[in-house]
Amino acid sequence: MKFKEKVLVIGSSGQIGGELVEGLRSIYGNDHVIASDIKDLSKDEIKKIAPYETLNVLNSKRVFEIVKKYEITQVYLLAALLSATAEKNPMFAWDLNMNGLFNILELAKEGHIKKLYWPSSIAVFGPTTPRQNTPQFTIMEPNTVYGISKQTGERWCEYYYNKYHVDVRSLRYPGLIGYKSAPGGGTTDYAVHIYHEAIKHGKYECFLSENTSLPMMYMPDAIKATLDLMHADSDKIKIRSSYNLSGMSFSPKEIAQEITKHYPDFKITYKTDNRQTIAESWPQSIDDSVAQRDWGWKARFDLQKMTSDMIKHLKGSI
Ligand code: AKB
Repeated sequence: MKFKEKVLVIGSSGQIGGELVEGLRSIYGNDHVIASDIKDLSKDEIKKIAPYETLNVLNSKRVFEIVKKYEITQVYLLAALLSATAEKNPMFAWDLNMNGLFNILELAKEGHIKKLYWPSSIAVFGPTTPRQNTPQFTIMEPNTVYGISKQTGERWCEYYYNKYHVDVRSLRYPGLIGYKSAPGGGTTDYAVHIYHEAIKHGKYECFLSENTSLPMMYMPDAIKATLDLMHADSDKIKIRSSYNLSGMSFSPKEIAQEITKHYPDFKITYKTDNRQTIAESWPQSIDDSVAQRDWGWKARFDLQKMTSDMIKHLKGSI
């Protein structure tokens, strides 16, 4: 049954995209998972990731052509501008994050695809949200462009499910940390850069202050959560806006202390910028008991386990 599926990943060159394509191909087979991104890749790069299509999600005609060409049944829509980049270009962020989603929701509504995954984020919460153990249902007054677009997107996903029975599923990702690809334009990016800098230079200047605690997740957990959610029986998915998802929470000081266990001479310094304000508007920890109850979610990595694994993989390669 699963092998009849044809999957399109839009935004495959991003932080999650590459790993998700890998995970999906191990389930459905290489030729059943089409990678796509706005990036024009070189011939060699395409060879490595083929089948690959250059695709701008805002070009609805081309999206439709690709869906028909490969007889796509499921779309994972990852193309978006993240929190820090979105603040620099609010109108484009709104256009990409909203109209990209509408293009795929409409395809699903018209019956051209059967299922859609669209990531939301902890950015849907804002300064008036309870910051500790933030519940699934709570005050949501995001004050970043990215957060506003994600919260609006959640409302539209739920609307398309209720009104048109579109099988759309979503997770509110915390900051994601992985060794295979670089993050791009987020507030939580420091938690990836810090490992690279610790290994290369033994020091790191952090753009968040030392006690700024944020929800985070190791990439293998994020990929597993995404695939588990998409493979759960439809009647188990009670939330069609987006599920809270929790891995771990830590501050720059705490991750630095963990790195020091591997590199005793590692030094962290702090020079905050506008990303500090964004971080202060977000929760510090997330209650994901609804995801646990509905489709059996449980994270496997904590800060200690993630740090050992990150360093093990990065050590030889940078
Ligand atoms: C960001 O920092 O913008 C993202 C996110 C939490 O959604 N990593």
